Amino acid sequence: KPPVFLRDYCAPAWRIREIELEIDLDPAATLVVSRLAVEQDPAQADVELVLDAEHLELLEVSIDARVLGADEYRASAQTLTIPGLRGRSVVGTRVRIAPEKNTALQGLYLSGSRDAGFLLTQCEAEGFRRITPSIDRPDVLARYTVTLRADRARFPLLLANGNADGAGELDGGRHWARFVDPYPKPSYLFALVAGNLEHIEDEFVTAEGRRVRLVIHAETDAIGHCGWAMQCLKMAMRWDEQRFGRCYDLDVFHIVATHDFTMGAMENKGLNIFNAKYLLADPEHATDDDYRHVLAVVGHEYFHNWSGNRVTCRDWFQLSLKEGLTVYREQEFEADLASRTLRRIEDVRVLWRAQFAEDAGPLAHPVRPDRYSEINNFYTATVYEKGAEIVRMLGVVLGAKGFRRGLDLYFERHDGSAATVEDFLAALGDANALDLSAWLAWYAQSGTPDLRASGRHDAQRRCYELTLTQRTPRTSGQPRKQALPVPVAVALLDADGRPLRLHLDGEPATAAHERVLLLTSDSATFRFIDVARPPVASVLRGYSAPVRLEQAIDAAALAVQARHDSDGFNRWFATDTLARRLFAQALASGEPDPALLATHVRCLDGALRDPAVDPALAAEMLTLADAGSLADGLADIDPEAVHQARAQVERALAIALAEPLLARYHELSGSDGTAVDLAAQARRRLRNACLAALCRADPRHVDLARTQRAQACNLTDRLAALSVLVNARADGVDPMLDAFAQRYAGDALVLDKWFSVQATEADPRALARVEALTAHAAFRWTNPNNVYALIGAFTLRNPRAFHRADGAGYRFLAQAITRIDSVTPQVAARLATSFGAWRKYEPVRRALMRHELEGIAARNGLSPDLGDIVGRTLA
Ligand code: DPP
Ligand code: ZN
Repeated sequence: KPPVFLRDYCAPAWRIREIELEIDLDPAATLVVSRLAVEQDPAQADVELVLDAEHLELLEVSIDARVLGADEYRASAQTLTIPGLRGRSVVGTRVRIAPEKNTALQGLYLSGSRDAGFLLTQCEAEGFRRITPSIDRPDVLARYTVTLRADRARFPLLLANGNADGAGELDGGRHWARFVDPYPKPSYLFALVAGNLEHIEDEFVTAEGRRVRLVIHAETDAIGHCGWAMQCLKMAMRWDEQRFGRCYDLDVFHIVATHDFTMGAMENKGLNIFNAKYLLADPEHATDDDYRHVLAVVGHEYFHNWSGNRVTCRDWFQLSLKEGLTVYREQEFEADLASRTLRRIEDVRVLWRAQFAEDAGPLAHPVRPDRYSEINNFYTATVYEKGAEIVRMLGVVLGAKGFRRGLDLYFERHDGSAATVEDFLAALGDANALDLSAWLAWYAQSGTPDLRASGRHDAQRRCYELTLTQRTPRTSGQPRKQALPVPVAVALLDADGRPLRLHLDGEPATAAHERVLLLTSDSATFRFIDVARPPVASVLRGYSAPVRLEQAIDAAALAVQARHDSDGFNRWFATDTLARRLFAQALASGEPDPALLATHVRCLDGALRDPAVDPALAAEMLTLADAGSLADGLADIDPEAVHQARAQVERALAIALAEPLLARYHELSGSDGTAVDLAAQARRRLRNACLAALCRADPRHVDLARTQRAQACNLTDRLAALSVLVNARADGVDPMLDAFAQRYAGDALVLDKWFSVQATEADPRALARVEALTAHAAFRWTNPNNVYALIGAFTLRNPRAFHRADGAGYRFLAQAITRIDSVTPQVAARLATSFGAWRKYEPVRRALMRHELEGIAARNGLSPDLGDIVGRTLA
């Protein structure tokens, strides 16, 4: 596919005011009749009407009800062109599609079996053109009226976006249902569902007094696991009213669960479609993490109703306008309802592991890319996570009230239309009488800035000077970089960790103990006065900017933060920094420095013994960064050496902490059962972190895992124990794995976790297991969840085995990608990003990865999705 450039954007020459669809559903042959009320932009009177149309069997084209002859239109593999049309008309088409053959899972497809499965759609980004010819771009917004017809016995449930507008019987056992969506929407938000599903129902009354029917639909075996999602939906609706003043706007809100989905979930207007993985939860079948993910994703898709649907994107370059903002809203939702510190730590871990890596490799791109050839490949950590970080920074700079004012203005100004990043910044700025245009650079510039922070205390003058310096390294395609606005939240702590009052030179004194310094140039020095003794600088609190922080700070000062910092995130950040220093020493000299180790042990010991520390935070402090994140910034990576150094630090810490770990493990045992409240989740998290550490310190502790596995009464504990046993290669682990698979036979989501546990065993022999599991009855190459759980977990979360020195991991991945590409190109393309960092590895592995990439590139019939990733990775 040729690239599309942001700079070439043109407003649409034709718009569609109304779309009427009549769809006769059948898995083998579905007929789609459409009537598009099109209208030409008078200023572009010479531009032909070109409709997007792919994978369609075109049966008929008409204009204002007159059927056209074959010479009156042109059809290609991608488009349907109607020359000579002017002004306003109603363009009609009739096409046939075959949902049951649609394994790409874009457009209309079948979930589940041919005889019993249900039909559903996925249109973002460009799937609508696989259903009917249309102008399939987000700045063309139309009102939809949709009539569905299908066999009643096979498809009793018929759903499309919007409010129901009639239903009835037809001859031959068929029935129909009509839906009207009063809100103009872009085609990517279109959805329909038809099948035999069960549902649960509830009601929500909005702050504006609208009674909204809430319905969650799922297959029979899953409907009993939808209760938590319903609670989450109601919490999300209330939260968006209270925090951002946003109310729901239709009389009904549907959510449908499917096991066959390439994404996490999709925010179609009034008809969200969810990957079952992010919707179903009950104590026997879901882990604590699943519960939180359901909360977050239900929130995310619901919040899109405003940030995405009511105000959408002008073009796909602006994707982060809705995704970055909605991820931010989702993060704040979970932070307000669950644990702010835990969510922040998890987000930062993901940012470091996925986004920093992306930004440092050949697939680096700005949050607002300036070109793409396949938009599906831009649903990335950069667009989502870094995009959310930019919104967060704006929130930090504007303050909660200012940010809310800005967002209100944004929604008010752009309601019902398609906006840009410039519009967003203008609204936030105008509402606060600020010029925020400098922030555009965050959207336009790729790469992770390095931020250096160094402090100097002057005892005589009783002042402390903090110097902040930024530099963004060059990235693929962007050699020159500019300084960005970087908000740095700072506190100064005394030796006991108490925050000092901050008095910035030249400003009036305040009572504040924390403030945000805004670095807008390459370097700046901030002078605090009335500082009697050298303070400990707690910098970048809450991780106030997505930068690599390099801090001139000694271990003693980090220990003060780790033990006392009032900012939970920075407390963890300090322990993470200490652990990274230990890792670097182990990697360089084969051994961590004993004094530094002792310091870190004291910090962790304190966190373990202190009942005032949230157990979830203590668990995070005990959990070392993964190997990929630890290798960030290294060149010529030897993954085996990284693994060994990491394992050495883990082991040394676990041995030194054996006593408090064991004490805490026992103290936390047994009490929580199937409770899923936050406190119970936090205790389980710490207990399982203790278990994993203990088993690393001493193989005798594996018996604890055996007991826990046998006695567990929730999936979190059962799975944690199993994972420890697999990683320890404990005697009898194979029968235990079998027993687990038997217990959960038929539960695809739990079996996916069972695949992942085996795929992530940090041992080169894991590859053989993974290869064997591809033949397991519960594994289907056509199912994205299966592929990500087994193959994705192996390549992304098992660097030691994936990067085996013999290249067998690479060969396996290349074969898997080729196989999947002919079925679900998007999934193949995503898997291929596992090769993204190939240039960072030592020469032998580098050559092996390159060989596999070139092998894939040389194949005939590569999908555009995969071709794009492989091409850019090798470039
Ligand atoms: N469904 C994806 C999301 O919500 C893309 N919009 O992020
Ligand atoms: Zn989203």
